[in-house]
Amino acid sequence: MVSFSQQTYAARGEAHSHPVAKELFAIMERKQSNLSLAADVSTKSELLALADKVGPYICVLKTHIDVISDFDQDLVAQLQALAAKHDFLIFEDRKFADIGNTVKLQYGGGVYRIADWAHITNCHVIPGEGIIQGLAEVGVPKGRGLLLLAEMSSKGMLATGAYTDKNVEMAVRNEFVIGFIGSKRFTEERDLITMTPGVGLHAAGDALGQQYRTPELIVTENGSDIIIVGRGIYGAGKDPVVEAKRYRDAGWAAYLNRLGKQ
Ligand code: BMP
Repeated sequence: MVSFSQQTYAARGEAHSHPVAKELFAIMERKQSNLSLAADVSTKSELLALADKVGPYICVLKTHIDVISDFDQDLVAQLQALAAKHDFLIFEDRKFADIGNTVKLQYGGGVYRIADWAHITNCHVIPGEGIIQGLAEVGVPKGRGLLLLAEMSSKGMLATGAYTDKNVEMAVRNEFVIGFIGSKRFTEERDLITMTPGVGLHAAGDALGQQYRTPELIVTENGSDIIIVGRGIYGAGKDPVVEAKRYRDAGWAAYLNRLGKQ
């Protein structure tokens, strides 16, 4: 069988059985973008302005909704309207990490009601497989998808070796899981999407352990599917539209190079 990394996003979308993965691949193909914006700003107005500006160039808007100081339900409604206007999915980077019963409450309820608006969320599997089952009880009926944090981008991170392998095993056997946060393609057993944070064209890292690698390394060489970029797009002194286009083009070129390597 041809490796998933050697297939087009369009073909993978057509073949996929999960509605969120199907939609994501279709968006990537329509917009010729494998770029996700990590919109780590701290107010409602900044988040909406950034999502509206950069929306045309991304396939996924990644949020940390709990850093928004003036969060309200209207923010969610407006984010959903922007997702429809610009054709992107919303990924709440919640990194759930508790027992199944607790994550059910955190995912479906509380102030944020994440499952009501985020197409995608993610979790650590440190508590064992019950965390996936708990999240699935809330997310599956709403047609949502889950990513597992098989690796992290930061210096000295502990998600390696046997722990990463366990993530892959759990992902393969749970239909609710559509992929991973990690640095590469992990398996050919089924089509699981890898999204990679810690992507930058210029900086090597930050003062708190973040490490940046290029789209070429991540997409062409490692076979990851989506690059997640934050400060490289909206950081100090940058024009977010100019930078988003730059990363969109770099990510797409890296994908085309990967297909060309057959
Ligand atoms: P930046 O490109 O500004 O470094 O932002 C990276 C984003 O990706 C942040 O939102 C961070 O929470 C997230 N992230 C990460 O950097 N490394 C990981 O391993 C997992 C993440 O979700």
